Amino acid sequence: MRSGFVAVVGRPNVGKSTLINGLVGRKVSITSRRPQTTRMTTRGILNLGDPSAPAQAVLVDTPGLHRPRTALGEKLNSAVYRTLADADCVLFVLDAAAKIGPGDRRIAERLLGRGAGDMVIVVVNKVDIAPKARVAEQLREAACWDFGAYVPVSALTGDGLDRVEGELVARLPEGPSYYPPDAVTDQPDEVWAAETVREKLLGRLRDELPHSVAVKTSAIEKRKDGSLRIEAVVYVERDSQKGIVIGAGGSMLRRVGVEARLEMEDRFSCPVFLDLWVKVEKDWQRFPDRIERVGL
Ligand SMILES: Nc1nc2c(ncn2[C@@H]2O[C@H](COP(=O)(O)OP(=O)(O)OP(=O)(O)O)[C@@H](O)[C@H]2O)c(=O)[nH]1
Ligand SMILES: [Mg+2]
Repeated sequence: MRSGFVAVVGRPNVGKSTLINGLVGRKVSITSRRPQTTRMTTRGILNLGDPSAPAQAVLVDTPGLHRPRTALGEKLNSAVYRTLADADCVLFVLDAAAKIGPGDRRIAERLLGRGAGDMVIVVVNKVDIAPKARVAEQLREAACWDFGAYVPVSALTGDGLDRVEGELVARLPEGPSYYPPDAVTDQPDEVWAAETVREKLLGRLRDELPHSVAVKTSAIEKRKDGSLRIEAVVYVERDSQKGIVIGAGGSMLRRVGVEARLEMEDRFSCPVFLDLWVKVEKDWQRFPDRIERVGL
C-alpha cells in the first residue's frame, strides 16, 4: 500500500479548496470568491489505485499564504508551514487566470528551499476561464522552478484531475491506510456546521465584512423525534457589523440560515433546526485569545 499526506498550498483564492473537493468528489472544505476563505487545515481523504495496489492520499487543505496583517493572518500562515513540514507531497496551486505574481514566487522559493522539489506537483488551475495562450505561458514560466510535475486543470469542471491523481500515486511512499476506505474527511460535525454557515455568509456579505466574520457551533443536540438542533454563533468585530449580518428585519440572517439548514439536512439526512446568534467580539482578528474564543 502507498499512502501519505499531501499539503495543498498556494495564494488565497487560487482554488485549493475547490481542488480538494473535486479530487475527493465531495465537499470537504468551503469555498468562496473571497480570498482567505479557508482558516483551518482540513483533511480530505482520497483513495486511489486498484485493489492489487491501493493508495491513500490524505489531502490537507490550507489557508492561502499571504502577507499577514493581523494575529489571525500569522496564525493561518503558521498552520500552512506546519502542514508543509509534515507533508510527503505538495500540490502547489496557481491561478491560470492571473499572472504569476510575487506571492506565488515567495511560495515557490519556500518549497524549493525545503528540498525534494520533485515531490511538488504544480497545479495550474482555472483553465476553463483562462485563454489557452495564458495557460501555456504560465506553464512555461512555472517550469523554471524545477518541480516534479506541472498539470493544467479545472478544479471546477474536473478537467485534468485524473492526471493529478496519477502524479500523486507515483509519489506516495509506502505506508498504511490512515483512514477507513469510506472516510471522506476528519472534520467534526460541529466544525462542518459552523463552516457551512460561514460559507453562506461569505456568499452574501460584501466588502471587508467577510474577513470580520467567524462562526462557532455552540450546540448540536439529537432530539427524540430524530431531528437535530444546531446552534451557532456568528461573531463580528464591531457593533456596526452586527446589523449588516442580521439584515433589515432579520432578512440576511434568515436567508443564510435557510441555505445552511438545507445543506445540513442533506448531510445529516434528518430535519434540522438551526438557531443563529450574532455577537460582537471586538477586533477579534488582532488578539490571539479572542481568535481562540471565536473557534479558531
Ligand atoms: N472558473 C473556475 N473557478 C474556480 C476554479 N477553481 C476554483 N474556482 C473559484 O475560485 C474561487 C476561489 O476558490 P477556493 O477553492 O475557495 O480558493 P482557495 O484557494 O481555497 O481560497 P482560500 O481558502 O481563500 O485560500 C471560488 O469562487 C471558486 O469557485 C476553476 O477551476 N475554474
Ligand atoms: Mg480555501
